[in-house]
Amino acid sequence: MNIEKLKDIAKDIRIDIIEMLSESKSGHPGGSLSIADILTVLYFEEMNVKVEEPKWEDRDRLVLSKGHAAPGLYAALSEKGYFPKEELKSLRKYKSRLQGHPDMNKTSGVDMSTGSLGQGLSVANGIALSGKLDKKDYRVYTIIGDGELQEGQIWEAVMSTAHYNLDNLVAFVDLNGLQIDGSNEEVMNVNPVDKKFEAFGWNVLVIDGHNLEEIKEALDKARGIKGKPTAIIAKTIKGKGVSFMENQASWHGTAPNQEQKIQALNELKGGE
Ligand SMILES: Cc1ncc(C[n+]2csc(CCOP(=O)(O)OP(=O)(O)O)c2C)c(N)n1
Ligand SMILES: [Mg+2]
Repeated sequence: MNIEKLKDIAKDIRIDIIEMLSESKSGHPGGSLSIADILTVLYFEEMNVKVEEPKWEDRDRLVLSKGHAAPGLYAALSEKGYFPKEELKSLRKYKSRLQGHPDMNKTSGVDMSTGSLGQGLSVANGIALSGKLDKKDYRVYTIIGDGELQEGQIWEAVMSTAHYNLDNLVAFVDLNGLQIDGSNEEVMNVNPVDKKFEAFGWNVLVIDGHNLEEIKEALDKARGIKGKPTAIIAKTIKGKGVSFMENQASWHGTAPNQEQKIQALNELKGGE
């Protein structure tokens, strides 16, 4: 798919995120917007999936470790065709399949239930290791938040991925510099993230997480690396695409009101 087409998809995902959150009146815009470009490349360029057979055994998998970015995932899945766009309006509503955090037993296309931070890489390791044992060619992707890196379990898992030579696994770190209530540096410094992954035996790539070509290239490079997992450290902007949300920790878990929704959509649709 050409880059212009991918850019349109990323824009649609961002628009859907804003519309969903203003409808639900709760949820996480900042961390959803920061991974819209990564999700776009994963679902529309990289991952080998079958929309008509969501549980296909040989599919590539995504474990959204930072499960609070569920609106981004739901927007990407509906754009891909797993369920109708209309359903996005049911985000966080009673009896909806689209709860605040992803549920693999309810929502078509969701490969792992997540939301409790720190666990996604461990699960992704398990899926990648069983792929190796079963001699399957599928690949496993995970997206981890930078604040999430403060969880101790992450580092046990980082050690395991390298120990088992899981070259069929790629971990994105969404390096947006912010967590729930401030900057990572203030709360608990996680830097230098690239050096830490390197020290644990990973192949490490540092990219601009909003540059679709760089995301694509990094994923291509990761495919060529044998014997080691790849970490793609994606430098991103929390709230990317909506000026008043960008780089503001206060937009971590706040939904836009009607007026803010209109302003956000105007900005996002500005390029049309
Ligand atoms: C175990 C656990 N503790 C706390 C939370 C509440 N929580 C949700 S998001 C978040 C901040 C995460 O920051 P980061 O990983 O940087 O996410 P992003 O910036 O991408 O939104 C916290 C503390 C949680 N979901 N799970
Ligand atoms: Mg963050």
